[in-house]
Amino acid sequence: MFENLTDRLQDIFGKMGRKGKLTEQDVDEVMREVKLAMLEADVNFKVVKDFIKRLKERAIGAEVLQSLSPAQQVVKIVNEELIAMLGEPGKLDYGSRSPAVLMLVGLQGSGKTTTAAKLGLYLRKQGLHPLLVAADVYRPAAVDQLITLGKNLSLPVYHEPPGSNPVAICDNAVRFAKQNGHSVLILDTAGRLHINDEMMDEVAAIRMRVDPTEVLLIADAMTGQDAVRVAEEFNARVPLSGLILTKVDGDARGGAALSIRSVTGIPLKFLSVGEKPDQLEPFYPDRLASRILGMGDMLSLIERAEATFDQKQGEALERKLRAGGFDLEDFLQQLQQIKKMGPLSQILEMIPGMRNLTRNADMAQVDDSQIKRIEAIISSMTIAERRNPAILDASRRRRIAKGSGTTVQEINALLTQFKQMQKMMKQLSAGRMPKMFAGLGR
Ligand SMILES: Nc1nc2c(ncn2[C@@H]2O[C@H](COP(=O)(O)OP(=O)(O)OP(=O)(O)O)[C@@H](O)[C@H]2O)c(=O)[nH]1
Ligand SMILES: [Mg+2]
Repeated sequence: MFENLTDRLQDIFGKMGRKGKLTEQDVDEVMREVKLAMLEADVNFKVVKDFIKRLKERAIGAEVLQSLSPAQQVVKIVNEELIAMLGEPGKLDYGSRSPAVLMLVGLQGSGKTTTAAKLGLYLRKQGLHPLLVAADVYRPAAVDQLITLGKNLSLPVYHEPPGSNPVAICDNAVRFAKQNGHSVLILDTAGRLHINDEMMDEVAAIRMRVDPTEVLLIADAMTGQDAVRVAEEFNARVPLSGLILTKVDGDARGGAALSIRSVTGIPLKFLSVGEKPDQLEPFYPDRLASRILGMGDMLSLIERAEATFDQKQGEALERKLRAGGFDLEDFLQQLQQIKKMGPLSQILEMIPGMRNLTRNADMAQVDDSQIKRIEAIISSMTIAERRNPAILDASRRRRIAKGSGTTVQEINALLTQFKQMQKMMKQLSAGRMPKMFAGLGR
């Protein structure tokens, strides 16, 4: 859903990153492009306006422009403001009463019934004993749908014969839950095509009777800004405690997900990202923000790299890379720095696109024990050999294998990898080398 926006933002930030120092005009230009990208992603225009205003205030500060890595600072600010815009992490309120009652409301087809089942599964994994309640009595198929979902997931479903009154069903379900040790109820209510008095009256009546701890609007993200409008209208008539956005896996532009919290003030609690029962994710603004910015855990990686790497050493390396003079000696130094950052697999995971790069460079299997072996190999070389691997003939390779407790094959493999790496780095350093990549010494 956020792919287009992510691509756009990555383009914008990529361009900015290649500039090095930024002027106020540069930042202005970047903000203009971010604004367009957000609008194109269908984010509410007022939300975009406020967002850009806050970004500008922060990004044009001297602190950013004069910092060593202004582009990264700008990305960091965008990330922080995006998180602020998305609101707080979604937490369910179970209240102090048992059973807690979660009431799901929403328009027809928004995903209430499937979400009820997903939520039941989620809550059971949290160690709770949920009871699903079939309060949509208008279509017999609606009750059957919930029963079937419940059966498949071994979740108990409370239901009554066709024609029962939904308010009474919910009331009876609470009593049933108390008697049977269910700690939480999930009410699947009936949807309507449009918001109308009939639906609102029913929702209000159930709410009055069972006093739910949460009234959650299930909103279809595929409907774009309509979802935002529906949330506003619902909330005006029955106060909502939270939102669950469904069909976030669809190809809508994502603007609803981004603006709904800012426009309505109602917190997002879960995102439903598919039809399968386990495709319900608690809402974490920081995770969504970094997904949108397409940076994996880029920021924490930048922080870690900054904490570990010696700035001067990094700059010296960058110069070397650009001059094409990166040798095995530098490689060894970089490996030692990388080791300080933590397990290699973890570091690679955090770099978006890194897995592809490493695959291309045939180093997918580099793990920590291999780092140790590579270290041993390079340590067994003379300085001259490290500076100029071309002089490593067969007899030198045999000597090094013996010295490092490895094999000639391993040394051959390392040298091949190193050559590929050099080639890759030349390509990378043709553009401006981001500082952190210089530090990583790929
Ligand atoms: N791709 C995708 N499909 C979903 C998601 N959530 C629900 N659906 C599908 O949307 C359709 C409607 O879901 P329901 O749960 O029946 O919706 P409802 O709100 O209960 O509908 P009514 O009871 O008719 O008001 C079903 O085909 C679901 O499988 C989701 O997150 N992703
Ligand atoms: Mg339903």
